[in-house]
Amino acid sequence: MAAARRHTAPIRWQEPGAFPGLPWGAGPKHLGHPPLHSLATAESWPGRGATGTESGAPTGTRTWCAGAARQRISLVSHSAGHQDPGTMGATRLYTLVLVLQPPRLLLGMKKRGFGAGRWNGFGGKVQAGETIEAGARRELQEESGLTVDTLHKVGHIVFEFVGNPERMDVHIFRTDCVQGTPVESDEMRPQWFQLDQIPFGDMWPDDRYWLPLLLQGRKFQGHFKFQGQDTILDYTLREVDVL
Ligand code: 6OG
Repeated sequence: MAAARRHTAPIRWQEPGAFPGLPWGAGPKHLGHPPLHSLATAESWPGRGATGTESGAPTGTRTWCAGAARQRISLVSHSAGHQDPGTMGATRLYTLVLVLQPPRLLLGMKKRGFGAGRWNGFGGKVQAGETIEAGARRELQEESGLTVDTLHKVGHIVFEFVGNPERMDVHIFRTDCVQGTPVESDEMRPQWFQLDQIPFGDMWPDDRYWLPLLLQGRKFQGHFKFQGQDTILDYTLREVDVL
């Protein structure tokens, strides 16, 4: 079990089970981690209440978008694409994309390399000459077979591993609107999970902290310091309005 020694509280705290309509309504005990927080206002993710639509294309690919999210697309701008990709000092840029179509979330079982054996979103290193957002689209396509129109930048977390001088600068995106059908790749085996059955026990330990924020439509910034790949020594996480 991960041990968190220090925590910069993300703002507001709430007792477990306060939001029965949300998938983690059972609270931290349900998730097996004491400091998991939920937020004090019961606003759900922005697509809440939207009517999902599915359309079949002649090729057999499918598009699913929440109606409200479609309207929102033109109002959202992204700032991620103007940073230098690649390494920045001892930091390397990564992407992570979560496909969220309430009441389900698409995760992939990492089959090899870093994080193998864990469920995660889709992502990887940003390549030279590529924007962060372009890297996110590419990795999603390579690892799941899905293409995406609009990505919402929702999180930025720096991961540090004791003994490794290179920190991982991970830019996290959410989308509800993808084209295609998830297919297994060499790296990932995609699977949909109901929001009340997210397999936190087989995911990176930090996911228990920030994924609930993403599911609620929140934006966040944080830093996690790991000892090995199972123990969180220290972390900060805060909600932000703009990334
Ligand atoms: P490749 O090595 O496959 O990129 N990643 C993390 N994701 C979560 N949820 N928690 C972490 O806690 C993570 N550290 C890295 C970033 C690695 C992929 O794994 C993500 C990339 O999407 C430590 O190219």
